[in-house]
Amino acid sequence: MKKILTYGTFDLLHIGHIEILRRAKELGDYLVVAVSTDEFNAIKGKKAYYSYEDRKKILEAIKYVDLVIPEEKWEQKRDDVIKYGIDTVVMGSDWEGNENFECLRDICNVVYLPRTEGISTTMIKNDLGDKKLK
Ligand code: C2G
Repeated sequence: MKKILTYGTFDLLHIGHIEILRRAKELGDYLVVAVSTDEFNAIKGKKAYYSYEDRKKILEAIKYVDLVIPEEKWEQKRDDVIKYGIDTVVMGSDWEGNENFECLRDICNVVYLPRTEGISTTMIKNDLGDKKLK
């Protein structure tokens, strides 16, 4: 069984998230998603609209996803790869070359997939907050 792992906040779920999860699953048989806790998001300088618990439940409802685990710190990735027997870590291209992932290449494959253009959680928040849309 080929196991895939990906990380993210996955707030205000949108097609870009679905597309990375769909393509990540295509690379194997079992997809583990490590979703950032609210505390880790604070470290990343992000504040999600949905709580960790809600983002976890939403991800668990997606047919491509087999297991959702918490992402609590940058340093857990190596342990995650070993603990879950991961073959490939997949991230969107905005993470290409990032040391948090490049450092895993001695124990698993690391694949960056093109981001889905024209959508992001930040864009959604900005557009919904834009008075002109009301
Ligand atoms: N993504 C994408 N296309 C978009 C938006 C996001 O492919 N239009 C991908 C990102 O590249 C990432 C995943 O969807 O691989 C989740 O994106 P975010 O929820 O924004 O996650 P991020 O804040 O990048 O957190 O340790 C890694 C971090 O937890 C990643």
